[in-house]
Formats: sequence, structure tokens, C-alpha cells
Amino acid sequence: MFNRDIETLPLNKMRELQLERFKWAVRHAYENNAFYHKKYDAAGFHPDQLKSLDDVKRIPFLTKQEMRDNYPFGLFAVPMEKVVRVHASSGTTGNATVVGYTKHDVEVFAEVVARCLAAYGATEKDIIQVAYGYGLFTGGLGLHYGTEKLGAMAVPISGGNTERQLMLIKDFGSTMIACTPSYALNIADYIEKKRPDYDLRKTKLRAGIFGAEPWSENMRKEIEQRLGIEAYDIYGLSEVIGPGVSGECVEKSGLHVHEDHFYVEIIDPETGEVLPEGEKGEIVYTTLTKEAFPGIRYRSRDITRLYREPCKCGRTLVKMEKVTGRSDDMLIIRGVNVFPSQIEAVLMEVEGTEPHYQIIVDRKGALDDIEVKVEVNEKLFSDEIKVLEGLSKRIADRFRSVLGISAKITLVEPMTIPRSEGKAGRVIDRRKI
Ligand code: DLL
Repeated sequence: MFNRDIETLPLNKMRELQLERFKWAVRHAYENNAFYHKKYDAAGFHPDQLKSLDDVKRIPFLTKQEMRDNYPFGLFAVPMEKVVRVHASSGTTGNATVVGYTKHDVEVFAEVVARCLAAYGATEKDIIQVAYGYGLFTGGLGLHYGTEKLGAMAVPISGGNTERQLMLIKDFGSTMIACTPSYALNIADYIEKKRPDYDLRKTKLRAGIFGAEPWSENMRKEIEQRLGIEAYDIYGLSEVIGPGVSGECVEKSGLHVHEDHFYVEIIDPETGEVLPEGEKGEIVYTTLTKEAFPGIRYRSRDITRLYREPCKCGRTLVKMEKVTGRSDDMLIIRGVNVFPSQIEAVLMEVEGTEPHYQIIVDRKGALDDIEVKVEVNEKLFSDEIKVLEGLSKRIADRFRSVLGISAKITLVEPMTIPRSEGKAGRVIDRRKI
């Protein structure tokens, strides 16, 4: 473990630490940022009212919209000369959210990523190929600094250029690769189609560090099989820090949240009511130590569940379930709620389909229409039309019975759905255009 004392802290001690830090965080935001000050005054909340963690419920939530409204630096709580780095969220609508870090914040960021890497079994002997994008996105630099903090070697290749990725894996002897799960599959496709002579199993690559987008257990199996590596989940969001908010351990049974830095709550996304531990809902974050860009009760819109159970790895940190999607990703098709990740899970169970798909939602008259385009493997595609028809019917039946939706299934040739080097864009919602 990178920080055994914290990662195995008994719950009562963790709660003490969180309360002390929460008091600091809320006062810091209130006293050093005009937006928080005004907001809390208007809501009748004062940091003095926070006496126990139960009182947290009295603090108003912070929303994504408020972050956008304060573009670019309106939520910073330190003088600009203390800010040593900025990143920005990958927002697709409206203003991006710009997030800032002091020297101390950069340290914390590196530490939480280093903890994740150690939890996947990485040591200073590892060579980590960082294939997340470097830039305003937090993935590249986040993994990079975490790797250095652990004392392993970072290969800052950034995303894309698959041929070069393969060359460096071989020549440098990279033992781990960090990228989005969709890019990992892209690499597998590339090898199969363009470099059948290249055998990843003959390289030193043994694990992948995947996150920045939802990916299912089936996707994990697929990546592990095709690349011959262990696939671990890393989660995070720029508004909170970046990657490293939580990560799996070798048990692969939930992601340990670094709750000494990030206080987590689960709420009902409709009512905002705090739900008991174990229930599924929207995860809300409070940054307990962040200086430049504090986030107090930030509504992430990510949907998950928190649970505490003794983990074989020995960590006592609360676990969160793999994030399956965001409340704002949820599609409502003729009154039925579906997440793209559920669609993915159904597709991956059907033999002959590839994990490359696109979901197109449209409205015809008053009714929603959903079309799912999915690639099928080469062999099937060259088969008789009857075989393909049978497959589309099987998929459509599964959608009806498992998800309760009627979808038009379009089977397409391998390599026809656009590939991503970063986060995959899988949903086209024409109702919003
Ligand atoms: O994606 C940070 C990151 C970089 C995480 C590299 C992991 C690896 P944003 O661009 O701000 O930050 O996007 C954050 O992506 O709220 C989730 O909806 C989604 N997300 C991130 N990691 C996971 C994951 C980075 N492991 C948003 N599983 C979050 C599911 C994830 N969703």
C-alpha cells in the first residue's frame, strides 16, 4: 500500500479526520470565495453550524451549472499566484469547467493516483505507458504525476498513434498501460487487423489502468482476453481532482474511495435526499483538503452505490460500485429509463457482436425511436443474410425482455463505427438537436 496508515484507518478514526477536515474545507470556501459566501448566506448556513458529520445535510449542494456559471476562475479560493496548474472538464455542452490546483493540491492529486497504482500491484519497477491525453484533460498528467510519485517510470506518450504505442510497449518494456477502455479495444482491433504478427503476450505488458468512461464487467473480460492483461478500473472527475478519486485493488470488487480527501454521500437524484449506505443513487463529493478549487457537496450526476465490507486487500476505505453511467446520460425511451451501459451489457452477451456500437435516439411524431448500430465479427458478416437476420432478432428480443424497450437493430461491418482515442461518444440523441 502506498499509504498504509490512511488506507487501513478504522472507520471511527476516519470519521474524526473527515469531520476535522470538513470543518476546514467549508470555512475555507466560505471565507475565501465570494460565490460560496453569498450562497451560504442566502441559504442561512454558516460554517459554525457544522458540528458533526450529520450537519453536512444542512449545506446546500453545488451543481454543475453553478460551476459553469463561474467560468473561468470564479470558484477559486486562493489568490491566483498560489495556483500552479489548471485543467478543464471535458464538458460537451455550455462552458467548460476550469479547475485549479495549488502546489499542495498537485501533491494530493499525485498521491491518490499513486495509491491506485500500488493497489493494482505496481511498484517502482513498473514502466507505465500513459496513453491518456495530456493537456487540459486530467487523465494524462494525472497518471503521469501519480506514476512518478510511486517511483515507477512514466512513458508520456499521450493518446493515439497506435503503431507507436505498440512499438514502445515492445522497445521500452512497458508493464502497464493507462488509457480509456475504448482505446484499449481499439488497440486490440488494430493488432488483429493490421499487425497480426504482433503478439502482446510476448511483451512485458501485464495490466491496464482504465477509466474516464463507464465500462462493464463484460468489457473487462473482453479486454483481458484480447490483450492478455489484467484490467483495472480507475475513476475520477476533474471537478473533484481528476483520476484517483477511487480505484480498484487486485480483488476487482469495487473501487476504494480516498475518503480522507473526498467525502462521499449518495443522494436520490430526484429529491436530493441523502440515502443510507448501500443504496444506489447520485454520488456527491466534498473535497476535504483542496485549496484552489474547493468543491463542497458537489452533485456529480454519476450513479453508483457505496458499501463497506472487509476487503481481502486489507483496505478499510469505503468502496464504490463501478459507475454505470450518469443521471444525465440516462435515456428515456417511451417512458422507459435506460442507461447506455445497460445496452452495452446486453450487446456483449450476444455471440458474434463486437463491443463497438452507437445508439441513435430520435423522435418520430410523439414517439421516441431508438436504433442500435452494432458491429458484427468478420466471419458472421460474410455469412448468409439469414444468419444476420437471426442475430438482429436475438438482440432485439434481448432488449425487449431485459430492458423493456423495442429497438431497431442495425448490424454493420467490422471497423465501420468511428473509433476513439479518448472517451468514446456512443450516443447520438437527435431529440436534443
Ligand atoms: O475522466 C478523469 C479520469 C481520467 C478518470 C482518467 C479516470 C481516468 P472528466 O473528464 O472530468 O475526468 O470526466 C469525469 O467521467 O464524472 C464519470 O462520469 C466518467 N468517469 C470517469 N472515470 C470513470 C470510470 C476524467 N472509471 C466523468 N467509470 C465522471 C465510469 C467514469 N465513468
